[in-house]
Amino acid sequence: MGSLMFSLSLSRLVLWASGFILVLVFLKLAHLLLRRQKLARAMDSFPGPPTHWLFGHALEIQQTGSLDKVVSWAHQFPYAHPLWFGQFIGFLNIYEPDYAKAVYSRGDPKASDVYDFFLQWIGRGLLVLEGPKWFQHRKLLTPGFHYDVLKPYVAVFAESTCAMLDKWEKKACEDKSFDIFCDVGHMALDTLMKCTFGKGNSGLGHRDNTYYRAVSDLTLLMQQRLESFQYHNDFIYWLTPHGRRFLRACQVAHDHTDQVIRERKAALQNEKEREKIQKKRHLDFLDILLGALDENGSKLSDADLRAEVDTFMFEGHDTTTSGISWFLYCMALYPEHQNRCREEICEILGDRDTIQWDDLGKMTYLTMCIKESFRLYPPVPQVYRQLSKPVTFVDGRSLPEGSLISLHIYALHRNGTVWPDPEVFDPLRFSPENVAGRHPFAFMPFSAGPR
Ligand code: HEM
Ligand SMILES: *[C@@H]1O[C@H](CO)[C@@H](O)[C@H](O)[C@H]1NC(C)=O
Ligand SMILES: CC(=O)N[C@H]1CO[C@H](CO)[C@@H](O)[C@@H]1O
Repeated sequence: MGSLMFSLSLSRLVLWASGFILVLVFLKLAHLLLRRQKLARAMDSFPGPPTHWLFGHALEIQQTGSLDKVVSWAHQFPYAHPLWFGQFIGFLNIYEPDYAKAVYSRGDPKASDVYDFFLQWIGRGLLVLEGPKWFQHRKLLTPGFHYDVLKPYVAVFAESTCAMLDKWEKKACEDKSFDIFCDVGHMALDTLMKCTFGKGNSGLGHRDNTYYRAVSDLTLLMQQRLESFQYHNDFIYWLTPHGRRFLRACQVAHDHTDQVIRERKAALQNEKEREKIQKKRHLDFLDILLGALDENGSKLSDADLRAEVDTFMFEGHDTTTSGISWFLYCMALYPEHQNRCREEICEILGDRDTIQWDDLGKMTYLTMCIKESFRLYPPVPQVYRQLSKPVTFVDGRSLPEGSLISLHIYALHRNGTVWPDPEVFDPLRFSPENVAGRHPFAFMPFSAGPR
């Protein structure tokens, strides 16, 4: 009798629980459908490529060459078109200077639908933060990038670069082609560790290499997640093999960050090291973070501190690695420009064999080549915002508050009206005369506005 009662109440419990879950699922679905309708209706006046009933444009975007796919869409749909990652996240994808200006000159917040995917990894650092807290951190960290802090970095860059070139000289003897991306990545991480994170002269250790591999993994997984709507929900994603791999790689990255922070804190315990820092006129990034400025109660919490270190560790080497790799690719493709750069540098150096801060400003042709390579291969090809108030574009079409915007920097940089023969590598596009006549939002490899 007793066990019958028990099983009755148990089955009733199961019934209630299933009912409850069903209602939750239903509410979530209704919420998503409403949101979808709102986003879609807002973009009514923007025609775009056909959408798959389930995947939206995700299938096209997942394929290699998807950046060029968007360029071909841009030809078909001038200024802007809707872009759907699955059914519930729909952006207005823009790639025209006046459209870019309308949004990026006013400082709308980041689109959390995209940037929240970063949270597990880099937390709420400068890249993801909003509002007063963003402003506070930004103000706090700006002096860490004062010219006087940056100047001595040039010697570090030169040293790490020489180490990379030595490696390549050996590899070149084998007379086989090899992938440079990974070596450039190690060089970039090595300079970052030494400059921004005050690491000694030891070069990359085992832990740094593990970190480097974890970040390669994380960037790929992030991209894949964004494009796969079934992965958008945190709870579901963490249960999948990809999600678990993401969490494991996050753990590796966080261990690395904690180690960097621990080592610097330990160094600060040392009396001599503290004196050295107090004597410095300009503090570096990590000095500032670790509370050199904390007397006014603006000390960062541990979570904030880790988020900033993780953010800079990622942003500081991933972008530069891809920027430098693509630049070298361009130089390899166009030996005539490579030779002009070499001549320019040889002339500046004279009989010296290493570069100094003052030399950089004299490298005008090299700078134009770097900009042209940023135009063709922007290290950050797409950035996202959510409108905090309505916007009306130059052609009279408008979007309401809450709409999602994707600025496609890659397609913007290939607009044939602004950049005649856009696929041609021509550094003279960045001569002072040519720059003077150009729309200020036509070239934005570093995004624009307050962010
Ligand atoms: C070629 C090199 C680089 C490129 C092309 C680049 C590009 C960008 C872009 C496009 C954004 C805006 C992102 C958005 O709007 O969502 C950004 C933000 C940011 N970048 Fe870079 N970046 C580069 C190098 C670096 C380096 C070396 C560091 C650090 C040492 C860094 C740290 C940051 C930070 C902290 C932010 C967020 C700023 C804020 O919102 O206040 N970046 N970067
Ligand atoms: C390129 O920019 C010009 C001038 O801003 C604009 O008229 C044109 O529609 C743009 N092309 C595309 C493909 O967006
Ligand atoms: C709240 C607080 O501690 N404010 C101090 C900030 O620092 C200045 C001097 O740098 C002090 O005068 C303030 O009292």
